[in-house]
Amino acid sequence: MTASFKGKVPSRRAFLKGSIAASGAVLGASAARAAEPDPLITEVQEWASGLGEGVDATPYGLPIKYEDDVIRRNVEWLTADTISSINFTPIHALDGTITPQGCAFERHHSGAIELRKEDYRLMINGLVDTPLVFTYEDLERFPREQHVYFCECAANTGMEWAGAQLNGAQFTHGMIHNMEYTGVPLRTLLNEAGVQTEGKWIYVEGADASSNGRSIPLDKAMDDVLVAFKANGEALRKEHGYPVRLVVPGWEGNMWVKWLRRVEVTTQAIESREETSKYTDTLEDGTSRKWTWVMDAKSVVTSPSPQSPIKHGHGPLVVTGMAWSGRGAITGVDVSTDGGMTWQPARLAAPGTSKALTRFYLDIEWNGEEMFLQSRARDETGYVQPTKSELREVRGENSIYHNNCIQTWWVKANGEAENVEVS
Ligand SMILES: Nc1nc2c(c(=O)[nH]1)N[C@H]1C(S)=C(S)[C@@H](COP(=O)(O)O)O[C@H]1N2
Ligand SMILES: [Mo]
Repeated sequence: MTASFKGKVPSRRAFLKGSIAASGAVLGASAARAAEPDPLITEVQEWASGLGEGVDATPYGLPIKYEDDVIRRNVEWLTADTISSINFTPIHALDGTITPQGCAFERHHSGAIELRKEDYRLMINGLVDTPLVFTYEDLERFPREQHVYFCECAANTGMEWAGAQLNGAQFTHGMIHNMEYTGVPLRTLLNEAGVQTEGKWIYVEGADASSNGRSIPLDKAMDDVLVAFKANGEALRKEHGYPVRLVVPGWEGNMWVKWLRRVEVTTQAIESREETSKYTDTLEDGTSRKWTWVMDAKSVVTSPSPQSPIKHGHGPLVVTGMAWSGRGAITGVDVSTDGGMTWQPARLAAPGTSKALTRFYLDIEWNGEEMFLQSRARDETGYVQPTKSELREVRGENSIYHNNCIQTWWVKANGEAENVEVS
């Protein structure tokens, strides 16, 4: 594409016309290169001089080696070790909305355990008519549902409260993944056990040493919570809770208990470590907010961004990113190239669906001018993603969790981008 624009930069309209008459545009490009014979076209290449690999060379396929930098990464100084730690999804290099399990962020409190299906047990006890224990096979016999949902750690973007800190969308916004889950509604299992009228909460815990116990109001448990055993069509990976995890749509990742082993029906919240000393937000006035389960609407431009600089010349530029809301569907995303002074509506790749990622694009003409790129999401409740200063007015700077502010990338004339703060 770059070469065809050499010398003469076509207008956006000319480019679009060109791509509608697709073959014409392609011929035009090769004509521009024709002065120098291109050995990639004129010479027989190595890959055409022999045979490729047979089927079964890789019984379970991996990404091609040329994409081996599209991986989860951690930030070493964030945690003391990798056992109680977190890594980040390479969102700067992905497109679409589904996160492959192999590069979806991991958050463990006591490491990722290996639990065989045969050894799996799920107990429902507490305020129920009949305490029950399910095996994996038992779960497979209940009617299943399938939904796409995002899972975002409440600490996502948490390092950015005081100012721009981490240089890359992977690190500022990569504690998120979005998968298609198959599972049984928790409601079905609770109804099987028979919740007693005093039962108002559930307490859920995992089989790992940390147990990661969390309380969830019964209303939510009976609404859209899933006991999931497949993600993106295949078994959950070990690191995402194999063989069974809880999916708590729209609510903070910490509640999505992995290696789910027990659901206790209780009269009130247990107030466990994970919901008191952790996952609580200190406010501007020094008090703390209790129960901040829902992940508010948020978005980020994934490219261009610090790890995904503009490498092509001037002319057409695809700006893309993702948006999500724990309160429902994304209804619109605006993009600014001037740090929030003016906004243009982005194009949603598909209409937003509830509590799932939405991909957006803005196709612009870029002629080397500096940009302060921002995106701003809106959800079906009418809520609009706030600026950092709007958020700080209420929340101060002592928070870690629930930072859903507008992100800014400073894109320079050479196409490189940097995390900066425009609040
Ligand atoms: N049993 C158990 N469940 C857990 C955790 C854990 O350490 N143990 N971590 C929680 C946290 S804090 C998050 S953000 C999500 C992360 O899910 P993932 O590792 O699949 O990305 O799992 C949650 N569920
Ligand atoms: Mo988390």
